Amino acid sequence: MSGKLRQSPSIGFDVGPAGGWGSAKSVGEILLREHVPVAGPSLLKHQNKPEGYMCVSCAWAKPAKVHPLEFCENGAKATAWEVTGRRTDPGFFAAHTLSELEGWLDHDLEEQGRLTHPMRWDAETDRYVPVGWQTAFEEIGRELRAVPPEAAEFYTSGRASLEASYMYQLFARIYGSNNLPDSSNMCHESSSVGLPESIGASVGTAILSDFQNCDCIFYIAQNVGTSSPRLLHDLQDAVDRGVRVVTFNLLREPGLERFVNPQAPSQMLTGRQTPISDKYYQVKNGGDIAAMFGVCKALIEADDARRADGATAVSGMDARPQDPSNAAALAFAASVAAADTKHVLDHDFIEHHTAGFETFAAAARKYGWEELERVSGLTREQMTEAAGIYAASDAVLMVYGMGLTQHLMGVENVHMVANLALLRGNIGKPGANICAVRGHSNVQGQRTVGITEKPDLVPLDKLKELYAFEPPRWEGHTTVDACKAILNGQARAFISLGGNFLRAAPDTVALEAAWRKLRLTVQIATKLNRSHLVHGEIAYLLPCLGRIEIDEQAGGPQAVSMESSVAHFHGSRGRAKPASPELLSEPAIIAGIAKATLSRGNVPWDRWVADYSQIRDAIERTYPETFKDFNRRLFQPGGIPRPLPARERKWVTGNGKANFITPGRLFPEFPAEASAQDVLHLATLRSNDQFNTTIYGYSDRFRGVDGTRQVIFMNADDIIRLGFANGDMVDMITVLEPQTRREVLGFRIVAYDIPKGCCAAYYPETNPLFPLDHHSPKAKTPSYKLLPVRLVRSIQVPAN
Ligand SMILES: Nc1nc2c(c(=O)[nH]1)N[C@H]1C(S)=C(S)[C@@H](COP(=O)(O)OP(=O)(O)OC[C@H]3O[C@@H](n4cnc5c(=O)[nH]c(N)nc54)[C@H](O)[C@@H]3O)O[C@H]1N2
Ligand SMILES: Nc1nc2c(c(=O)[nH]1)N[C@H]1C(S)=C(S)[C@@H](COP(=O)(O)OP(=O)(O)OC[C@H]3O[C@@H](n4cnc5c(=O)[nH]c(N)nc54)[C@H](O)[C@@H]3O)O[C@H]1N2
Ligand SMILES: [Mo]
Repeated sequence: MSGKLRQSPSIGFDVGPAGGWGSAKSVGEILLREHVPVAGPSLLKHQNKPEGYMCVSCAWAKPAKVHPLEFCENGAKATAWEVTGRRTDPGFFAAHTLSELEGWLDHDLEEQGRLTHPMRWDAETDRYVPVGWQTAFEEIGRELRAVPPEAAEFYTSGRASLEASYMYQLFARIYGSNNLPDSSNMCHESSSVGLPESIGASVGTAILSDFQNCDCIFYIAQNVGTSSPRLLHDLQDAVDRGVRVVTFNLLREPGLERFVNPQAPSQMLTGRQTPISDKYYQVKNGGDIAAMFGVCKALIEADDARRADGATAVSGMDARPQDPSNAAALAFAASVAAADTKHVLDHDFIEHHTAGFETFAAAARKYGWEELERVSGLTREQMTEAAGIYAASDAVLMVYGMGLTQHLMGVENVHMVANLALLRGNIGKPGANICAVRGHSNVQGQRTVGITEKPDLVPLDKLKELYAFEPPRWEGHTTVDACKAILNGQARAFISLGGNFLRAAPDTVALEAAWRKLRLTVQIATKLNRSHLVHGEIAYLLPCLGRIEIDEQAGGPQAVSMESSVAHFHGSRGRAKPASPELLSEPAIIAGIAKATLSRGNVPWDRWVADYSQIRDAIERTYPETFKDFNRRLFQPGGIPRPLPARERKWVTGNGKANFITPGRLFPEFPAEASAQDVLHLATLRSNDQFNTTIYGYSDRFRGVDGTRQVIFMNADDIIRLGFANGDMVDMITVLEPQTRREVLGFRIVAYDIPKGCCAAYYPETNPLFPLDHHSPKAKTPSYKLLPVRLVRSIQVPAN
């Protein structure tokens, strides 16, 4: 440990609203703690503004009409964390061996501050020692040339710019590899697989104005107050207009309940709180397919009943209700009629735009309410009530996050969101679209410029023509595949453009052991993390500029670009003085390694590094429609909209239709041992004081937890039923694959508002519990939101 003693934890205190004074206080504290230079606070004025820099935290939309301060608590924290006055310099590395640092906590490692010099691991002293950039590039190039391209992995975390990402994938492909696993594989890959099948778009179709044009929002499995607080402004404005927000979430999240805008002085002074969710339905984790089936069933059966009544006879469609005497269905139909809704379902849309409706409707009719209630954790009344609100709305926006995608049935979850939208034509019209809230600030954009393991998604022939090389056509590795290749010894080299792979991926213990057998590990990073300490035979730690810093190249100061959650591209110009004169930009590091590695291709690496507008021209040449006039429009207020045919109701699917896709089941099939009485279903979450594996601190003020992260949130009845008491210490053990013991030790029980049978704890402390094969079969997204675990009393002192 780094030897810092913290005060004893405080748990269960009263939580304030999202935003408000708590948020302002939290920003002030971190600016102070991080020794942010005086320019820090004025720097924030440029955050998310045209000609300013784009926030390094989440990917939420950047509006054309900006507020004076266009940032949130967590965006300000992310900025402070990057422009910190603290440094992890050669002196620090001289003082600590890597074996010693391996005992440190994630927070304590990153807290040391920004990396300042390129470093190489020295086997003799077990320390990182300074190395020249050119020497580093040459050895990395030599090592890469010595391994077959299939044995090298090129990981990206979703922060790198479009320019750096484009160069990185091009380098990997000219080298001969499609092994481009990225953080997106662990994140929204279920969307990238599910949405194209349903609506022919690989990303959400919503844009910012949809929040102004909708009259209802279904808000599913996303924690807005922590993960994308700027979105709260759009929700608040919508609620002020009378929009009804219907929330489906495992936990009661304060950010989804009430909000005080910390940037509106009147609200801060009066403490005016906007209630966000009109209805809050607490589903069990993994219960969303059943919940959405319940809503769809209520709609479909009400429609059946109305048409059986002759109210809206539509030719050619089956009008027989499954259960015409069903009182609830009829009462619901009456409420819909009272709401003066023309149709319960949009038959015109279904007929002209979709396929698969009958199969889907038959499945919805067939599921019994009892089963839907048991699996979802909601009552029939709740699902019917949600259906009533849905049917009474003209334009419904579907917003969702990780609580849907990180599941064994993540792709099916995404299909169900689309199915529900299609029932009433809630897609491709103002206010009605699907909004997949993305995580990292450019994770969506990276895929747009070719960071993907799937060769079919990249214009390989175009790359061949532009750069005179033969691109590899084989399917590359996702994150899970990369882990497998590391475990079975097939992978020899791992290059990481940002991120903290070892902490973010599943099966930590096995992966760490295998990771040490890699021949080469290269980490391009801003701050020290665990993936830099556990390392290969030859290991480099290469420090780079952050996005907030001035990026001076031969052609002058450079701008970069990224894509937001609502598919708009934005330019970003760094404003802060670099943390160290030794830092290189990500494009410069990629070019340095590429030049030292490749003997083919005709990429003008040096010219690109001198002037990033030339990289943007190359991106435009590769994707002419998506990036039309890219350089000219780079700082266009509100960003450059990316063309999305589904927004215009053009369905780029196999059959040219939007597809109802019927999930084969409601819930994943687990082996018998997972249904024992003492098994709970674990979901792993973020606290309000972290960005992924970056732990800013130990305060999750929205959930009333301060001073520790070693907690497990449980239903009060479960605590008693399992023979524990609130505050007891437990270990968690994975129930699946019992032949391998996967456990984490020393977690404090916190009684919480969570459905029975479910529990929640923070990531990444819980990642050792996840078996590598526990993922969506199609998307390979790890099932981080659903894992059967067992608890035993602990004798362990908590690690943090
Ligand atoms: N401050 C901050 N901002 C971030 C990040 C961060 O770590 N910190 N991370 C960034 C990244 S990479 C991402 S991907 C996003 C993540 O942002 P989110 O999508 O909000 O992800 P999580 O924090 O994992 O929380 C998921 C939410 O889903 C709920 N949930 C869990 N399981 C289920 C379920 O089965 N069904 C339903 N209906 N709900 C469920 C949880 O209660 C929680 O509210 O945020 C991005 N922004
Ligand atoms: N159990 C569980 N596991 C999860 C999740 C979960 O919900 N539960 N969520 C998953 C999700 S959604 C995601 S996106 C992944 C995140 O996985 P990653 O993206 O791999 O992890 P991060 O924690 O975002 O990476 C943090 C590191 O990035 C580096 N960094 C920061 N800024 C920069 C920069 O500008 N350039 C470079 N080169 N490096 C930089 C710093 O060194 C920092 O230590 O984790 C996944 N893992
Ligand atoms: Mo993510």
